[in-house]
Amino acid sequence: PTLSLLYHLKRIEADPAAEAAYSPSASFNDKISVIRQDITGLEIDAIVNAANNSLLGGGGVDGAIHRAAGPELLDECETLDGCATGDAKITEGYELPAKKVIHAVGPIYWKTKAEGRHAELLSGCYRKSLELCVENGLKSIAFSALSTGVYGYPSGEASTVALETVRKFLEEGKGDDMERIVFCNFMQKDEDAYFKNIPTYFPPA
Ligand code: AR6
Repeated sequence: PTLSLLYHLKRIEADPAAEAAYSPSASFNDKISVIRQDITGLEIDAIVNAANNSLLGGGGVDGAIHRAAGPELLDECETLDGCATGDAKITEGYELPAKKVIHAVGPIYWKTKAEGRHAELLSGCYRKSLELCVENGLKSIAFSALSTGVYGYPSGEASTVALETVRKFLEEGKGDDMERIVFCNFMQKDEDAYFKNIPTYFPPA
């Protein structure tokens, strides 16, 4: 599976009930894709892993990425000294078709919601990942649905945080060199959440 399989916002109808919080922008919309597939198969500059503070692997998408990348990925992760929640670090992609892996540590929903920090921490993951792309000259990125698995972040809320963070990054002119930003879902519920919320943040132009 390559980028040719992506489908684009042009095919998404506006939801008349959704409030137009952001003005339509064809150039922003052209950068955004929503797909549903195994992220380890994507031929792209960077994929974003839903990692934990140790960066030493785990289950879910983290396990799938480490299996597909091969043992050298763990070797490099061992040199990184972990990662804070809401932050991200970059490695090579090794045996993956993706050039780089960005390891983002999303918040555990129930724990961080109690402190009112859940959205800010999740947003930090998306922003830092985009910044790493810009710093490293990477033009395409695919995000897994960070925190929506074992970390328990509800899909709808998580998708609005992701979409808003990406939209703001583009509004700030920081993503001008980015050519493609992909939301790569695995579960139907996560893809549904994106299709429901996209027209608010990326209305049809
Ligand atoms: N490709 C794309 N998305 C996937 C794949 C895949 N191959 N496999 C699962 N997902 P999770 P979290 C989706 O639980 O909630 C790990 O043990 C999945 O459907 O992987 O951030 C880490 O080491 C869900 O939507 O990550 C941490 O300890 C999304 O990936 C902890 O889990 C994220 O689900 C992180 O929890």
